[in-house]
Amino acid sequence: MSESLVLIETHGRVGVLTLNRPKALNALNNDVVAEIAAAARQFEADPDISVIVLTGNEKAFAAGADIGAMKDWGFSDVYNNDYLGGDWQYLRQIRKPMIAAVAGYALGGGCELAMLCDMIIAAENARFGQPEIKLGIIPGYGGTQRLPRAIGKAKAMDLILTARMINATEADAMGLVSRVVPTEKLMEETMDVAQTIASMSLPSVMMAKESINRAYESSLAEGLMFERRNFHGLFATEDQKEGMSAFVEKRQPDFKHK
Ligand code: DAK
Repeated sequence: MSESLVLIETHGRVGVLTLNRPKALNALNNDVVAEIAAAARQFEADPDISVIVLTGNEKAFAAGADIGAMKDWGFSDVYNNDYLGGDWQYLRQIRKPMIAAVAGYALGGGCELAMLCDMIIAAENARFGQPEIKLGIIPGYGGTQRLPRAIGKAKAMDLILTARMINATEADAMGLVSRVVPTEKLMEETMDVAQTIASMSLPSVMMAKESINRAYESSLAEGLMFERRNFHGLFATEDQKEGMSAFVEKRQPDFKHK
């Protein structure tokens, strides 16, 4: 049997997915993305999981879509078959927070996969870039849309038009990543962040994610209304009663994720 392209683990309420195509620097193909989506689907449905962490290895998070697989394709191959399409769309719809823990290369589709997550935690050796232009294509999984939203038009134009790679410090300064951590501590620090989020009430975590994402999809007035409705809705949860009672009683809350 061939080895899984994505390794699956759980640590408490955190599900960890590790891309496992090290010889190809975790290059993405239909099978890899299908395995990520299938595992994410399981975590999304599992009431005992609150947070999903996606990572690679020390050399590469993912160096992009598999160039060898794509090189001879024509328009109808990518369009008719919706190459990497359906599963990628599914990942965008996941309601639980996803954290990308990035060491090494996150290029092309790899950078887009990291940006599709809700937070990027970067190891000091991380390298980000959208080098598709050197291959005669452009980013196709959200790079031209998410990168300017993350770092602004000027920087996004620079990276996408010149194919320049940036290091973790630059990515941090540009606002692409949430934190930069020592490379050897990437998973330890990421798991700390993930466990912290997982210790919160899941409905409020999911509504916070949903509300923040709304900021990118709506006007300010609509976004504020969306936030207000979610805020009101959380007063219907047991966890809101527990969280506020615990504060008043000077104890830790015992959330039931309801
Ligand atoms: N695809 C396939 N194989 C790759 C790969 C990739 N993207 N990146 C690396 N590899 C393979 C190399 O071919 C090599 O394999 P062997 O020769 O050992 O068999 C192995 O990984 C190690 O790579 P290197 O020998 O090149 O390692 P170096 O340390 O020297 O260089 C590097 C590392 C990351 C700088 C270099 O490998 C590199 O430039 N890689 C390509 C990066 C890149 O151009 N990425 C963008 C790919 S295009 C779509 C939407 C989106 C996309 C596609 C479709 N649709 C809507 C349909 C996305 C497109 C992309 O991501």
